[in-house]
Amino acid sequence: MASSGKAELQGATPKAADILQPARRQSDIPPTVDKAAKREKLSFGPFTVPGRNATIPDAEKGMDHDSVQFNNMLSGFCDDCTVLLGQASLSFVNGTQADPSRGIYQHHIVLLDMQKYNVPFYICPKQGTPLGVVPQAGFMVSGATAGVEPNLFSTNDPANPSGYSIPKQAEPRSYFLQSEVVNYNDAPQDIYVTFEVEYLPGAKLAKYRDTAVSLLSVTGCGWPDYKAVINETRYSTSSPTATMPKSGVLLNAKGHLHDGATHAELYLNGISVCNSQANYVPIGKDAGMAMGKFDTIGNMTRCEDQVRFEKGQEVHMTSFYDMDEHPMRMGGSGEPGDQMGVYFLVIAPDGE
Ligand SMILES: [Cu+2]
Repeated sequence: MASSGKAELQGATPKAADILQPARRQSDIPPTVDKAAKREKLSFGPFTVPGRNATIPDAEKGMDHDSVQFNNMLSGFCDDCTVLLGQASLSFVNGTQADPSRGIYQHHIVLLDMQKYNVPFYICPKQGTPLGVVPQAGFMVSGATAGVEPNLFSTNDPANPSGYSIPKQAEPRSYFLQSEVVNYNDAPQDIYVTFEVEYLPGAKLAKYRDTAVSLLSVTGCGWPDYKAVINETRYSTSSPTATMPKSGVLLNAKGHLHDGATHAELYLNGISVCNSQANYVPIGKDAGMAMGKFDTIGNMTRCEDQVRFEKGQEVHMTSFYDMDEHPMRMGGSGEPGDQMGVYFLVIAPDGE
């Protein structure tokens, strides 16, 4: 990612004047987690993604050399509420999902909450970077998949409920968006970054465990993208061991890998607690894309067995790549794309 986005992710204060409100709000969506919940879809933008041959200024480029990134503060989400499910995605202005079959590759959408720090966004050993140290929690996080992949904050257990709590406050909370998008179409495309949110009224902290998304990466406290080693077709990478900063419950876990990967394994005190598999789908058939048809990761399996952990216990992860089985994703100009080995962890820490 470009340095400007990195600096902001690491805690620089964005300007209040830049706060975007949703351009569209669809409020009549049936809930899927809890019948009593409200569900709405907020669309921000539209943002213009340049055509594939356009020259993208360095300041707007992401880590993926064909991508453009959008960094904005967003507001307009529910206030005094408990979010049960959040789903970040992309759409064209006509409402159609913007996905790889139509030439749009969503590298990632990360929505960070700088006012929540129940668990850090980065869980990593201290390695001299600000990651994992500055107050940030992951609200909605999505990446590198053709399908949609909701962040589930609910335990689905009425006796032991949980959710992403947003307390009532004088100023509606705003969130930092960092999104990176690749357009394989010749023509520029106008897209919305969309967030579908299912929530209950009230920040139900008395009964509900508060949750957020954390990230564990094979790069530890380093930036999670890294460049593929082209002459190595099968390899695995393990993260440094990180210490859980609090006790609590891991509600669910899902790997995030790039094309070429097969699966990611998550370990608590050396014992495997999740094996998240990459499922591939063919793409490109609907877009007449210049780079032709290829397979990409359509989704990653999510582990939903809840795992109890204690403060001080150690977590680490290993990602597995096999480029004989699945070719790495290439950029439109023929260079290899970047790779990642990450887990998105939905964590509900114990109360104080
Ligand atoms: Cu990624």
